[in-house]
Amino acid sequence: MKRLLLTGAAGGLGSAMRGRLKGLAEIVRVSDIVDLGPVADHEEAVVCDLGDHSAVDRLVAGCDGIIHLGGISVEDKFSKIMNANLLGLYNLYEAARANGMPRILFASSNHTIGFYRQDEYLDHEAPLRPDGLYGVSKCFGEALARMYFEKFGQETALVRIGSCMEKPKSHRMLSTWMSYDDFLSMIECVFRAPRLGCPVIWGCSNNDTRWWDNSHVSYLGWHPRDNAERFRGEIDEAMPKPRPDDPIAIYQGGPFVNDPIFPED
Ligand code: NAI
Ligand code: 15L
Repeated sequence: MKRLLLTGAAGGLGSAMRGRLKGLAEIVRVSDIVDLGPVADHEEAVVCDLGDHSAVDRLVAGCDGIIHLGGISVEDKFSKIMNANLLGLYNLYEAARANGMPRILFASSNHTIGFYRQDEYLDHEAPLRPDGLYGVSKCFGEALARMYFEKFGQETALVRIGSCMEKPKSHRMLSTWMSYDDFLSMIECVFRAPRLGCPVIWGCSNNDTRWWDNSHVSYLGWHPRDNAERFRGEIDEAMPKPRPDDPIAIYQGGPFVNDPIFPED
């Protein structure tokens, strides 16, 4: 690729992945609503609110691929979710349609299905069961992407990320964790595949206790190599195991199932 766009580049995952994308494109256009810090030689930085239609159009122009991490990433007031995750998604897809339909990797979330139980093993056809307004916004994003694929042929990887961070932080994350290395190898597969389509991809490493089946995307050749199991001892030492009747231990969405609907001011 000549130019790859990374939204949400100032966030937790964006900051971790930013430097690792160097080999994927000549230029990585990093964007966020907040300051992007020091800009490397292979980068160009654009501060942009995803809710601003014409700014997003300018942001996408000239890009051959998009990794869309930007947005509200936890439960929040609906007005905040609406701007970044609903209007922002619409703006991004309209900009892509107007600018040659670059392939998109959309950071969806396990919170689209958070109300499944942890003893259930899901494939990509499991009906959505979001665990909050944040999860609902990711369901919207997946549906929007699907519509742009059916109507216009816009390709998107709908990556239902589990917990992508340096290492798992709870017993639940021994199932949901995805390492940065595995995310990077997924990104490479998504952008190198001759044909992508619009598949759901479960974003977790090769964890012994994972809950999700990715066999429908074997054509992408993604083989996650890490396994959260090596952190089990560390987690057992750091915290007590949640009680089996605690919703955190029952539902795949973990603590998100307990979040309230946050009131507007
Ligand atoms: P984060 O909250 O650290 O980063 C999100 C970034 O989006 C922030 O830098 C924020 O400033 C930016 N942003 C928010 N509103 C914006 C707006 N209106 N316009 C432009 N930028 C805006 O979240 P994190 O952990 O880095 O996650 C990245 C993406 O991956 C999010 O979309 C999140 O929903 C998704 N995800 C992450 C998971 C994880 O384990 N890190 C798990 C599942 C999904
Ligand atoms: C998410 O969707 C969140 O963005 C992230 O902060 C994590 O909490 C993750 O899910 C998770 O479920 O662990």
